Amino acid sequence: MPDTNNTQKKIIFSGIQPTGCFTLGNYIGAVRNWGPLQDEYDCIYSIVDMHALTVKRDPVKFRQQTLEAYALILACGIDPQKSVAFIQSHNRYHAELNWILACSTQFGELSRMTQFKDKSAKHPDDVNAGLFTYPVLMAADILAYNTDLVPIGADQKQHLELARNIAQRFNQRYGEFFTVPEPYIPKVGAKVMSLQDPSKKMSKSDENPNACIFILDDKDTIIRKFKRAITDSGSEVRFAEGKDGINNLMTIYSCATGKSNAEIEAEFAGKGYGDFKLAVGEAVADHLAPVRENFARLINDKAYLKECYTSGAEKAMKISGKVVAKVYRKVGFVDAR
Ligand code: AQP
Repeated sequence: MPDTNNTQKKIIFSGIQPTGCFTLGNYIGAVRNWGPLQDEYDCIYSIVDMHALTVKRDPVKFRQQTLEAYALILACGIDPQKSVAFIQSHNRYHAELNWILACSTQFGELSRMTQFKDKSAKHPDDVNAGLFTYPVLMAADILAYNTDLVPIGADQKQHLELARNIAQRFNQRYGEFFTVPEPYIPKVGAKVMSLQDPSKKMSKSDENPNACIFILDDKDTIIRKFKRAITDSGSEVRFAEGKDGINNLMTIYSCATGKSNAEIEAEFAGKGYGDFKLAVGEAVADHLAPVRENFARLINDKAYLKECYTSGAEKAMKISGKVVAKVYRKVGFVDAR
């Protein structure tokens, strides 16, 4: 279990919102990288349900989605014995640290966050304060464990940069304390794009179900969605500027097969987009098959899931409780005991 005081290994923290089944973007950009990191690092992974509350949710469905998201990270290879795997709202220290860090965050810097601009435009009837301060809670998630590295997709880079600024500002004000975290962004697949509009990122909450591959989609559905993917009017499978649709499919195929762009171009030389889209669909479906099988088993074992997330929260609280206690002392709160 990670211990921020005497661990030799670097600490990794990452989270994912339980806002629906994970997309291929979430998987390639973030979650599939989490499992392989477990041997080299002390890893802490969270289902960040408090973040998901920034958009209105049906409580019954939300609870179910949170359990499914937890089962999904295990299905994707997180071993709850090796890593700390927990549900964010089970650890009150995230909310406590959030407040302290909010007092070291400027209104202007939060106003510049592109996710806030995008999401407030998407939900104009509910531009709540949580949506605005979302990046402060994300900073608290990360800094509560004195995290060294944060595996994320490229879309979260701006938020991570803010977390770094908040850590540095706190350290300047109260003396060196927080580790300033580094992003850990995959070289290929850092931003998987929508299949229906390759200028937009693939997103769980996209209203068009054909725009994203959900990692629990069955093989036929995956192939059908890839066949319908928007591409340009050409026919040559080649990675090139202005061919956003094909570039995106090549990136996805590369992630599913491990092949380079040159190998992919050679494989499909003289063949059209139709053959290529079918091959991408088959490769992705095969790549995701073990995740679907693991999930089907795990989601039916509620007792096991509960045992894992309860013990995960205990471990998370032990580590972050020590950090938050030191922060309270640093800012000058009177000791409670
Ligand atoms: N399209 C993407 N390509 C690569 N990485 C991605 N991530 C998200 N979309 C892509 C990465 O997935 C991790 C978890 O994301 P999240 O669920 O916390 O929030 P998000 O970035 O807002 O993801 P979505 O799918 O767009 O969710 P909704 O629709 O609910 O807002 C992060 O590391 C993210 O970088």
